[in-house]
Amino acid sequence: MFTFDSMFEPLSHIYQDLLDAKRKGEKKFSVLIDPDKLRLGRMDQVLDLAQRAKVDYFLIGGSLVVNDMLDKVLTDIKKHCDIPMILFPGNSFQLSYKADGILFLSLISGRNADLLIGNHVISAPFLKVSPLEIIPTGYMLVDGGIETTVSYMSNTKPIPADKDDIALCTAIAGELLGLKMIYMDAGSGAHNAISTRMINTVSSGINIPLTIGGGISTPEKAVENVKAGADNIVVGTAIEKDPSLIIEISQAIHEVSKKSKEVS
Ligand code: 1GP
Repeated sequence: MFTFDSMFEPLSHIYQDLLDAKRKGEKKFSVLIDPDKLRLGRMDQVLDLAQRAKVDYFLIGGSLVVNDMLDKVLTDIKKHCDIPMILFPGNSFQLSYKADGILFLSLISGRNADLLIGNHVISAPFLKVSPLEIIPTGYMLVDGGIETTVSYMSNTKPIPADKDDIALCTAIAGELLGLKMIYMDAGSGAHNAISTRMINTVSSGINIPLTIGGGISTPEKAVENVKAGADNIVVGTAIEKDPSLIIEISQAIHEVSKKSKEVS
């Protein structure tokens, strides 16, 4: 019989950091890098800005990433800065030991068995012996006004944008199943970001960290979302178009953390 003894203790403490931040009312900002979409000429600029802006995490992934680009992007980031790199895999091939952690995603808004458990079985032997910090995450797609790549690729329907009760019950179910974080996503390039009402409803019903992404393109929207209860904001498309937004959005999110500290 095969044995899969874990060889490494994960070096990073990303999840503990998220929990500590949640307890203190500090908000986190993650920049999504899709290795296929980011023009490599822009990579250095994005990394410089992210470092200056004290971005908390890089999420690395996309729905259609090819592996050699993934390793190259991770190596480039590591050379440049020490912002933790978290894999956000679109499928079970997007795995690399070069990252610090991985969102072990279960697509709990959908009813596609492969994305609830099937792909996890395939990647389990790799992850069990990997040095990656594994963050079991309930991933919930919410309708963002257009069919997104992830909705098409996953063959699942997103939660309707106005069905806050479905979102809430799905998130609670994820928490009760033992998932450690909820990631509500309107999908990359969504026309409509998730409503603050839905964020507020979901964040009030769970105790685990809540990550929000999809269609966020301004500092104002990011601030609305963290004030509504998001613990971690993910931005990708807007930054690919205009990397200077990294500074503005990061400052705005971290400012909310400072203010909530002053109040407490
Ligand atoms: C997508 O939540 C992320 O999975 C980020 O979305 O690219 O629209 O910022 P955007």
